[in-house]
Amino acid sequence: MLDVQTAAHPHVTRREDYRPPDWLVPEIALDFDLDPAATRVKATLHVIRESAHDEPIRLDGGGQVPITVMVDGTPINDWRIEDETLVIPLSGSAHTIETEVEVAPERNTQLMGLYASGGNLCTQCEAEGFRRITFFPDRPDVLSRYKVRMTADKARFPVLLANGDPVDSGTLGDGRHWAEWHDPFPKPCYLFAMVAGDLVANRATFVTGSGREVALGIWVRAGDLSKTDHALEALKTAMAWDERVYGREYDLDVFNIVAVDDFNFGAMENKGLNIFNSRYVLADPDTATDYDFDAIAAVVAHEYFHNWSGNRVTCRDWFQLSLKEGFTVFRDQSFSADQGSAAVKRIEDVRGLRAAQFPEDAGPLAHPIRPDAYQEISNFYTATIYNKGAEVIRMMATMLGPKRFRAATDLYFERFDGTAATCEDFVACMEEAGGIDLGQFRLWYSQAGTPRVTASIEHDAGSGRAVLTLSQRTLPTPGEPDKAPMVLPLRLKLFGAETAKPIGPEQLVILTGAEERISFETVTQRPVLSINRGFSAPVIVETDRTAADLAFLSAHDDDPFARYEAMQQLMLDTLVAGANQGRANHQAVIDAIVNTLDDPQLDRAFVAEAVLLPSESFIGDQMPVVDPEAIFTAREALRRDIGHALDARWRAEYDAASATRFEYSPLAKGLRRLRTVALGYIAANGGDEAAALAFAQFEAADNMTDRQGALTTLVNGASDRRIAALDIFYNRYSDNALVLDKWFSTQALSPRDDTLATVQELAGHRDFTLANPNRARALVGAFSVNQRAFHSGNGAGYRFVTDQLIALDKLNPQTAAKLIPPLGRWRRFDAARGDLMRAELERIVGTPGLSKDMFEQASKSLE
Ligand code: 0A1
Ligand code: ZN
Repeated sequence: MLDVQTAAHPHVTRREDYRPPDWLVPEIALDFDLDPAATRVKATLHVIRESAHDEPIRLDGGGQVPITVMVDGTPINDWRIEDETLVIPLSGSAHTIETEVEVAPERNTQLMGLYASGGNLCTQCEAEGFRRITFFPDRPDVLSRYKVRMTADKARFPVLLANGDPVDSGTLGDGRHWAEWHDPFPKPCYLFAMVAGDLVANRATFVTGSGREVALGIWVRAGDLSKTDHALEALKTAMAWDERVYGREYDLDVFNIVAVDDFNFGAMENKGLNIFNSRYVLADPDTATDYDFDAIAAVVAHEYFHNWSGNRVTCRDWFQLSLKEGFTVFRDQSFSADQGSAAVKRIEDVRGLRAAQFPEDAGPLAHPIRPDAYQEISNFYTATIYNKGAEVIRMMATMLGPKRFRAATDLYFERFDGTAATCEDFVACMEEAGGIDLGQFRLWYSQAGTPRVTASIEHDAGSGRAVLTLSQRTLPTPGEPDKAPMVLPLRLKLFGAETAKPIGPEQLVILTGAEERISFETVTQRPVLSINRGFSAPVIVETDRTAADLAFLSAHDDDPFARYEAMQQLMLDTLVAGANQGRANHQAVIDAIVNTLDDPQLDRAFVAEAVLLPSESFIGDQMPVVDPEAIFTAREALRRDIGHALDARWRAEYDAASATRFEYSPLAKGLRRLRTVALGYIAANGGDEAAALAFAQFEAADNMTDRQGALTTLVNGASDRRIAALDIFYNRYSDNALVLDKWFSTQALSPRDDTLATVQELAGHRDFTLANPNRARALVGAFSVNQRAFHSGNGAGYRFVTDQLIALDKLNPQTAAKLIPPLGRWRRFDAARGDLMRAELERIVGTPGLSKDMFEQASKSLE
């Protein structure tokens, strides 16, 4: 039967339906005759029947029609196409299948499969892009050895790269040339890659622990070569780190990274040939912020680490995506923590989790880290799979301790090397080498939602006994009305309210029941509870701690994360009170900030994080009904008071941080961060004179961190100097796409009253295009997370974003669908806003020709 997929009857893939493949493809040879308008792809597949069955072989396609199909060297006619799948009846147990197709990379706006970017040709195959290049069983449990031959015009495409090692190349008479690459490691087709382009490389050699030389290359346009040193250094550092920390060595003679400007995600871990969004490669102090530098190192490390956690051991099916992604994010987070301040890194990661994953887990698109069903797999590259997945690995690492965790990962890599594994395989290794029972812990893989932990402590001064009561509950999520108690590893410690010293050592309490009590003896003074230290479990903690307790912890806790957390909680309580009641007492927050600024033990990067107010959307997450205007007003009032009360302090911090010349070091980064935070507070309180200070910083800056920090301060403020600054910035960087993205996003994120009008105008700017995902995200994506502007009362913000997404869907469904979630939060807002948001989601669902990517996201958001 023809499996017709329509929006009303979406095809759903279910985890429980997994069956091993009927046919395997141990070998494949690909021959590309490259041309942007018409590329010919010949594929030769050696296929073998996997077991006793009569099934034909089914090769996934992406809408192409085969020009020829041959079996064992003979053209055949009894093939058929069923819903884009090429079905070929086969009689024996082993055959050779040859197909030829033609594809048009320059017309590929989805950026999946083989496409053109900036005049070069490149590929993106994860999750299901390979089928758009050639007919193949496009599933991660079919592993093949690849031989790739590419032929192309030599002047236009002088560089030809593919996975594995280069084996041969040559020139043809007609101005064309060819190259052949072989990859000795069997891999699933989602890891296939090739690049043809006019590129130059920043090269280096890395010698592995066992003495093998690896040729490294970062490939970019000639003009970008000077911006590749940082990525190359990060790569070498990551290679050494993975040997030291996980005992994992690189396995090929070549490791290449190619930067492309048009890319749907951050980067891709193709075997030996990573392809990167250029924003995660290119950096120099003049064009990239400290944040960009850090993100580049993290993404380079992430993709490199995938060589083991993803490539050598891959996923059996896409429901296991978190097996490679959660683990690899955990690995890249640990790597970054080792490069600078681990505390600041943890704060940043938790902030990211709370900004993206907690709302996802509380909304209509909530899913467990190992989902049960999907319509479009691209929609499951989510903060839940990646970031909550990393937290789940982290909890196991915490419970096992470093030694046993390493033994468990060694076991996992050894046992499953060269195979396509499952999340269950990973957990079983943790259990076996860790010597613990993870039976109940497995719920983290199957149950969605963020657990809420309530903690309260009762103290009897007479007997010296303190009893801590912990309870947990998880709210229902779509399709999961009843939740079971989870395993929650909570690092906790008590502090004496009088001595400000710890009462006993830190404990790792593993909460498994709905409610548990823990007793502490000989507690002679009132204890203050420090809980979920280091954010040991990805939960929401509710305590009855007073503002005084939080202020106390923000000054005395010896776990930097807990200290930050106490400060954040104090700020949140104050801001929620302000939003609810129209005013709040700001003094406790101001005092806590002074204490933090005064503490000589704290590094400046930590101080900058600690004194920063929670985002508007995180404040909204604490309220039963989000009131964007009230939140904005309360936050501005607190910002102004902090600026006013501590004006002299901020100026002193600002001046103290100003003396340094640019250097990319943890110390210098911390000073720059605090300087911009201080500038923000000075501006919150000041008028024209503060704007002049920001403008002076903008003009004098010798690096993008200071320049963009000043620009943001101006663009968020009332002074007309912002217009001059925006013009200068634009003219200076008009030929640099990545910096222009900042120019767009800085304006889209402004809390000013006129942001919607600005953004509407920018959508018509000559440099705006939906065809480039970075640019689309810089304007539309940034605007839709600007809580105040996006939710401005009359719904014009929703309409603008919806218009853009409908237009974008026609070009690039994956990137469009990723921008749906802000509209899907309609239940969190008042009825008037909720109705307006729902109406836009309905408009999306009703759009003729809508992609299944968008249909899944929008229709689920309406449920
Ligand atoms: N595996 C990559 C993420 C990625 C997924 C899909 C893509 O297709 C457009 C691209 C990249 C990673 O985790 O980095
Ligand atoms: Zn990844």
